[in-house]
Amino acid sequence: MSAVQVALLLSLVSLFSLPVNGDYKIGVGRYDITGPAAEIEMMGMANPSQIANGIHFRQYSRAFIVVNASNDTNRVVFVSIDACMGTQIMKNKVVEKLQSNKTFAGLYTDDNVCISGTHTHSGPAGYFQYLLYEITSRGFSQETLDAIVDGIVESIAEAHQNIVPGKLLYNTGVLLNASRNRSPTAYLLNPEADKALYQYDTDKDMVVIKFVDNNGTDLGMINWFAVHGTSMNNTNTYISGDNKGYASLLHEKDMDKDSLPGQSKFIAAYAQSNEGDVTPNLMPQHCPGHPEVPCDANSSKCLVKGKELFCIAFGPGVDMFDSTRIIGERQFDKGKELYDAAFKELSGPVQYLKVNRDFSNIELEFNGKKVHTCTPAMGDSFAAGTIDGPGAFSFKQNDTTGNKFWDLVGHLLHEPSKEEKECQAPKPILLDTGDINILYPWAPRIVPLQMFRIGQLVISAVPAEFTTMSGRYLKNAVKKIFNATGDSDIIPVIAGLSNTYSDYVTTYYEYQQQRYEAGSTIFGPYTLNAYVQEFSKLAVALATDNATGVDKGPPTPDYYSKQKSLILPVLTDKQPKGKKIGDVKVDVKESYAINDTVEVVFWAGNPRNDRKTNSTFLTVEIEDNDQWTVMYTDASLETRFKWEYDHSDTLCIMDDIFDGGCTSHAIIQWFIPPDAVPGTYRIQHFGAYKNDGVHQYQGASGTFKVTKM
Ligand SMILES: *[C@@H]1O[C@H](CO)[C@@H](O)[C@H](O)[C@H]1NC(C)=O
Ligand SMILES: *[C@@H]1O[C@H](CO)[C@@H](O)[C@H](O)[C@H]1NC(C)=O
Ligand SMILES: *[C@@H]1O[C@H](CO)[C@@H](O)[C@H](O)[C@H]1NC(C)=O
Ligand SMILES: *[C@@H]1O[C@H](CO)[C@@H](O)[C@H](O)[C@H]1NC(C)=O
Ligand SMILES: *[C@@H]1O[C@H](CO)[C@@H](O)[C@H](O)[C@H]1NC(C)=O
Ligand SMILES: *[C@@H]1O[C@H](CO)[C@@H](O)[C@H](O)[C@H]1NC(C)=O
Ligand SMILES: *[C@@H]1O[C@H](CO)[C@@H](O)[C@H](O)[C@H]1NC(C)=O
Ligand SMILES: *[C@@H]1O[C@H](CO)[C@@H](O)[C@H](O)[C@H]1NC(C)=O
Ligand SMILES: *[C@@H]1O[C@H](CO)[C@@H](O)[C@H](O)[C@H]1NC(C)=O
Ligand SMILES: *[C@@H]1O[C@H](CO)[C@@H](O)[C@H](O)[C@H]1NC(C)=O
Ligand SMILES: *[C@@H]1O[C@H](CO)[C@@H](O)[C@H](O)[C@H]1NC(C)=O
Ligand SMILES: CC(=O)N[C@H]1CO[C@H](CO)[C@@H](O)[C@@H]1O
Repeated sequence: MSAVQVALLLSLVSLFSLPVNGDYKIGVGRYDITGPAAEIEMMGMANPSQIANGIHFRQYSRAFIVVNASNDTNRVVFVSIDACMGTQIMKNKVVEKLQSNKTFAGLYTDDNVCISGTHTHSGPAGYFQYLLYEITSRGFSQETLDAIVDGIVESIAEAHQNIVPGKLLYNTGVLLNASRNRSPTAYLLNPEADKALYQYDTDKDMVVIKFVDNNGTDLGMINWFAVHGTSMNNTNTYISGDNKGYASLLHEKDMDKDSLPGQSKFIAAYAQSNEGDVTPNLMPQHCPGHPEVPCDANSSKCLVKGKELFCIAFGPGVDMFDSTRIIGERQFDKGKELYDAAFKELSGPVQYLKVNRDFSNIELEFNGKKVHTCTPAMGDSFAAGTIDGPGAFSFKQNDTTGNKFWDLVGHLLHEPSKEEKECQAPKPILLDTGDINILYPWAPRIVPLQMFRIGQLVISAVPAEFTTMSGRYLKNAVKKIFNATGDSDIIPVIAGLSNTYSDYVTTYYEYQQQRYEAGSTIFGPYTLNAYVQEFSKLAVALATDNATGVDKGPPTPDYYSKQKSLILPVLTDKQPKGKKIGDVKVDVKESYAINDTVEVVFWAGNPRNDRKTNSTFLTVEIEDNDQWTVMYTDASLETRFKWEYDHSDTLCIMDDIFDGGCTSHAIIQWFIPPDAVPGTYRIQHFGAYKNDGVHQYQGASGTFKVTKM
């Protein structure tokens, strides 16, 4: 062979030894994480009277695995869950379960699994290890944690089983009419030069990653867009994925037209980003009951007959269900447009790095001064809530002076030291959460920082709610670091509410006004600067592919064994007189038309007896030649499931003591959509009741006709 032939042969060999199928293997999975649909408070609004009693649609965990095609142990897992946030206790339990299963043989660890919450405020609470986040839900809820942890693990297991060689395509765009800043006066305090770089006071950018296998089959999508999951307000008691959960179900149905919700092959996550100061309630704030009275922009309060009221915002729909639909549809429409047009391919390394940091004392330099972060504390404006979910009493946003009476009450739990007050200034300290240790810690001090890189995509997984400008500062810092090593085309993404929850992060400038987000920035005025400093170390390590110099930080805290709960077990479910549980209490009518609402009421058992995971409390079925086909379930956007006792709670407890339990009923509604097939239908109800053990039951409505008109 001549030298030329040898060279040719060698180059051919090297051509074929390249990973011809591209850089990655990919897998997607989804599983039901719907928590107890009764008697547990909702997480997010801190409203103790907002107690789950039904299902608008189910909550899911959506998992995405990316594997280096030429190194099987080099992989990352991004999980987006329809829950208010990812938490430390969840992450610990998920990793424990993955590690103890031989199927995964140590592939999934604390370092390469990220759990990010979509921030729906309509899911059952209690999945925390820090007490402040459990106060309004009567403590820890094992039922909620189990539902979420088991579902996340199952979604990762499914993604793992589905791994195939594939491609990742990306696209970005802007969505203008699905979000609005809810603390614009704070945003305005940012430096002019920084604001001048942006047209809007919230991030309108949407980033889409499209998963396709090498045969061109669409597998799934991750979509990041910053907007709160508060289209459903603090009066809602139906479990719901809110606007992002809605968008996910729309996209999945669109890609798999005949599938029931939660069963499509295609999996679409509408994940959360830097939504700290971003509301989906697009109408301007107004004075409740007095629309003519103006709202003060700085404090979000209005004055009616000498009394200060909390201003609130809603819209764009006629009610919260309608607003959820509209904000969900707008994200889906843009998400689909970007997905369909995605053609640029991700290529390059799969990398990850995760560290812990004690954020109660990070030292840094700010404007040439040596400064540090503080032990966690909540300011008075935290108790004022927001225009998405107002607080109570005389609290107001934009409060730098504090409230003598309430601060006194708060300080009974722990009196903040002089140093601490100075550290947190101008925040007046209401609750010195970092130093309250009644039962177990009330707030985290040690938080996880995690970064993933998949080719050009760099995900900063933050354990908090970053405001718009905070997210921009962090993204810019990351981009600059990669750019300096020659990667000029990095797409930086903030994955919000990931891995643990430590409230909000505002910029130093926004902090000065002390609106709600600043009052909830627990580590003080330099919190963001500390995040930028520490995430920069992760970015340098990934950009230079050298993590040797990065301190992994203190061990991950685990307070699982200390958790306390005041949540009572399910009472006995009593049989109604002369009836069985599962019998119809109020039946359907004989016939309905498009746009009508069908309603049927069944005698029922407590939904906590069986969460019907990966199943349903209801089916809407159509008949064809004596065969019944399921058209809708409780995960469908067109149905609602509601459960309640026949008496008030107190009467029920009396009943339970004296009369062996309490009767309850389930109200099932179907909103007949314009595309419903005319025909003969029935509705079935499935459940379990508790009486000497837990027993399954089911019942069916009478049949009814649906006509076009
Ligand atoms: C494969 O990836 C793992 C995890 O990233 C890494 O530890 C290992 O060194 C890699 N193997 C090779 C041969 O590079
Ligand atoms: C391990 O995971 C596999 C795949 O999801 C599952 O089938 C199996 O039951 C799990 N084993 C244990 C012990 O949980
Ligand atoms: C929302 O904005 C998108 C473009 O971002 C546009 O296509 C759509 O028509 C707008 N919808 C409304 C109701 O304004
Ligand atoms: C891709 O197509 C090949 C050949 O038709 C088939 O063997 C393989 O199973 C397909 N892979 C996937 C992931 O569908
Ligand atoms: C907010 O308060 C500042 C300082 O008191 C004032 O200058 C500003 O006009 C106020 N903003 C609005 C919109 O009322
Ligand atoms: C919540 O939304 C409902 C409409 O769905 C409305 O009647 C109610 O006033 C709203 N409450 C708050 C506090 O926004
Ligand atoms: C995959 O891993 C191999 C070996 O560790 C490494 O050389 C290569 O750059 C990696 N490729 C990607 C896409 O991560
Ligand atoms: C990226 O780096 C180049 C030089 O390598 C520099 O000219 C450019 O300004 C940098 N861009 C950013 C956004 O840092
Ligand atoms: C990696 O970083 C460490 C510490 O920062 C340094 O000592 C070492 O030389 C670096 N390794 C390479 C290959 O650059
Ligand atoms: C059903 O409602 C939709 C939306 O309000 C409307 O556009 C449609 O005309 C209605 N259809 C019928 C048959 O009433
Ligand atoms: C979930 O339900 C689907 C559809 O009924 C079924 O195919 C699947 O096996 C179920 N998954 C588990 C883990 O039970
Ligand atoms: C009561 C109070 O803290 N008011 C503050 C509201 O915010 C502005 C800045 O926008 C401050 O100047 C006020 O002192």
